[in-house]
Formats: sequence, C-alpha cells, structure tokens
Amino acid sequence: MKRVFWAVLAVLAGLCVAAHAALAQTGPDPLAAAGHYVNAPKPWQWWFPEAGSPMQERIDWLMQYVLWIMAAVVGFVGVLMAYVCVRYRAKRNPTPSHLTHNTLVEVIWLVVPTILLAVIIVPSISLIYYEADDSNPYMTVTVTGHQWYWEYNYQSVPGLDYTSYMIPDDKIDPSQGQIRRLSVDHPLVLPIGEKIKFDITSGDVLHGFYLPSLGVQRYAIPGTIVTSWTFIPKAGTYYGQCNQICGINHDAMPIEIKAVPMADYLAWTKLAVQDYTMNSFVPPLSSPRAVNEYADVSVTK
Ligand SMILES: [Cu+2]
Repeated sequence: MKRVFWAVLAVLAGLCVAAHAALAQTGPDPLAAAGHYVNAPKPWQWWFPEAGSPMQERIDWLMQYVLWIMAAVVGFVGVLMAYVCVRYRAKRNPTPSHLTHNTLVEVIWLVVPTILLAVIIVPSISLIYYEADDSNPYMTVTVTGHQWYWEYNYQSVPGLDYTSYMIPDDKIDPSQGQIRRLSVDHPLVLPIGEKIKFDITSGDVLHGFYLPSLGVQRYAIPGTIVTSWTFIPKAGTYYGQCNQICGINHDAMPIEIKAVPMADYLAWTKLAVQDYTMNSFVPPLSSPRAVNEYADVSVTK
C-alpha cells in the first residue's frame, strides 16, 4: 500500500514538472516588453489577478480578510479535535465524563461566532453597496452577449455599436501581443480614470460578463438589464471571459479591454464610428466559425 502511494505521488510530481516546463515555453509578451501594461492570466498563476480597479482591490482585501479568519477557526478547531482525540481516547480515559452542560463554555461558543460573523458582515455589506453604486458614470456601454460573441453599444457615441469576436487559434499572432483564446478582433475600448457603467444583457441565452482583474462579474440575461461599473486607473490591456455555460462555443467569447488615455479614446471613437459596421452586421474575417456555419447552428437546426 505504501509503495503504491509513493508511486502515485512520484507520477503526479512528474506530471507537474512536465506541465510546468511545457507551459513555461510561451515566451515573453511583446506588448509587455514594449512597456504596454498587460493584465492577463499567467501560467501557474495561483492567486487572483493583479487588481486593475478599486473594486477588485476591495474584493481582494475582503477575500484575504475572511480567509485569515477562516484559517484561524479551522486551525483552532483542528487543534482542539486533535487534543480531544488524544487526551480523551478510550485507553487513556476509560471512564468517560457524563457532563452535559457547562454554562461558561456554551456562552463562549455562542458569543465568539457571533462576533466573527459581525466582523465579516460589516465589510461585506459595505462592499455590496460600493459595487451596486453605478451612479454618475462618465459613460455607459451596453454589453450584449450573443452565441458566441459580444456586442458593445456606446450609449454616448451615436452609431457606435459593434461586435467582438475571438481570434481563432490559427490566426493568432503572438508577435502582435495576441493571446490565444483571449484576444479579439474588436476590443472594448475605454478611457482610463473615468467611471464607466455597463448595462449588461443578452440576445439569446444566459451569458456571463466576467472581468476578473476589474472585479466585475454579472449575468447577461435575455430580456433584462443587469448593471455594473468599473474605473480603470492604469492604461493597458485587460481580459475577461464569458463564464456562464452558453452553448458549444462558450469558450470562444473572451472579453478584451483596451484602457487608453482620454485623448486616445476620443480619437478612437471617431475612427470606430466610421469603420465599424452598425446593425448591417457582417461577421468579421476572424470569426471563429464560417458565416454559414453560424447560420446552420442558429436557424436551420
Ligand atoms: Cu456566453
């Protein structure tokens, strides 16, 4: 039995080393090398992504705060259990106590958890209110989930409504800083240093608008609008994904955000209004599936 255990452990360790070596061969990111800030998942990443917004900073803080309280509780109960198992085992303690009540102990085990819940609930509720406060945004973008792409409608820029498709694996160009399964043809472009509201909805099934480094995670629900907001202080590229199982290409609808200074954003809106198609939707060349294939999936079948 012991031998089997060590063999399994050795195999698992070997697999870990091999996988690490394979993942480490992704090479340096050209955009990051050029001084452009890229907030993307890294191979073997353990912790949350680097916080890209004040909301994610607060979520990160609350997570660690609760984690340490939880670790203390688990540690204390674990030690107590071990002590009781050893000290009061049948061999050492042949005649068990018949004690059923102890007022002091009962008061302690009622009061201490109540205090713990209180110190957790205060920052939790305050964070919920902070996240819900989408008042007075600089601009609002309507985000619509579709099978399987995103649509961005800039409410303050008339006519600016475009679709965002994942770049398929065979068209990914790492020399341009594109990341497989994350880069898109038309990213969501947002100005830095401004409060941006999202009106999130769906054109077909449930999707999830999930931006881990910005602390945004909301369902995209057909027929209703769920709101969220962000504030990005630092220019760069941020990534997210649809995280609601929404059909066969659920994995092919990432979110790419280019956060740029205000002047660049304003210049971009002028170009985008001219270049991006509105309503007369033509799937871009980099669509993960051929046009007809989409038609087959949604209409004929
Ligand atoms: Cu989806």
